[in-house]
Amino acid sequence: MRCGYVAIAGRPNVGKSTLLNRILGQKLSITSRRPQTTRHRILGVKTTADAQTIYIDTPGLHKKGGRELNRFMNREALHSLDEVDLVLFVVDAQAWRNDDDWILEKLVAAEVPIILVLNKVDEVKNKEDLLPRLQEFSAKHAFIGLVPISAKGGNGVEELERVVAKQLPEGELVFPPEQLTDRSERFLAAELVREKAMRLLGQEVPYQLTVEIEKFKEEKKIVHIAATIWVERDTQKGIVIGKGGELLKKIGSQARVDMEKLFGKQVFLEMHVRVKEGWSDDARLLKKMGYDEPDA
Ligand SMILES: Nc1nc2c(ncn2[C@@H]2O[C@H](COP(=O)(O)OP(=O)(O)OP(=O)(O)O)[C@@H](O)[C@H]2O)c(=O)[nH]1
Ligand SMILES: [Mg+2]
Repeated sequence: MRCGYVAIAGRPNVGKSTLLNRILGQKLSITSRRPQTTRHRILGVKTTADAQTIYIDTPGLHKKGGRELNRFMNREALHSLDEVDLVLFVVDAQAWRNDDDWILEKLVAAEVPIILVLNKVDEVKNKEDLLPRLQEFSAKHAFIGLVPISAKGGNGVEELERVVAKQLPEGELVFPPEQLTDRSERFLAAELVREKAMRLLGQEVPYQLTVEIEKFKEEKKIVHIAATIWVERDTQKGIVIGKGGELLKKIGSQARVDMEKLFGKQVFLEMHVRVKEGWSDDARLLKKMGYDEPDA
């Protein structure tokens, strides 16, 4: 038996969470076309007949953004490197950016073997561009592997899993084979509400909201959930609610559909919007709202 921890790291928006979901064959980590969607590290466990791979999806590493929330996200991502056997460094196949150099430095400093994953190859228009790009990227570091993929379409992902499996140390299972994650249903419910809010809201509002689950009451056939979307300002509250409550209703109904799929039960979802000024730049408030570091 082989068993090991594998971090998925890289810039925001390169497709890390999409990749995790693709590997698991199930939606676990939330995704959106906006950068900085993932805020916490999220474990996704894949168990096969001869191996257990414990993937850790991480927030996109980013230099800019001076709020405490941004610092928390970067710490979450960097802490994940301390405990893994391998890192999947995900980059956008279309171009290597300055921030990729900065991230690579951090990964090298963590002294973990790195597999370079070139994602979104489906977006590379001229296929003959791919080979020179592979060469250019591979010159950046002595990566132990280099795999072009499309996390969205699935191309190359099985090959990537084979490359990963070869690197796992021998060992017994850490999690029972049927376990998918270490995160609670409460946490996953909050994330699904946040995903819909991020997808349906424009501009800066998605970055100034967080979701708290006030109630999670499970009965035989139905789960009663009450979620609060916290925003920074009164004007944002109006935006989240929308004209005649339309937007909040949409966020709620889309989140409920995903929750029912994930929990395999009917969900009754109650939604509220409240204001807590300055929550995203206040270490104490962040902690209260679930942004705490287990091993910090
Ligand atoms: N065309 C294409 N789009 C992709 C692919 N993989 C991911 N995407 C899209 O890229 C966007 C970002 O995907 P995420 O998985 O949320 O990216 P992430 O790296 O987890 O982003 P953060 O959590 O913000 O760090 C989404 O709109 C995805 O649908 C791919 O292989 N091809
Ligand atoms: Mg993500």
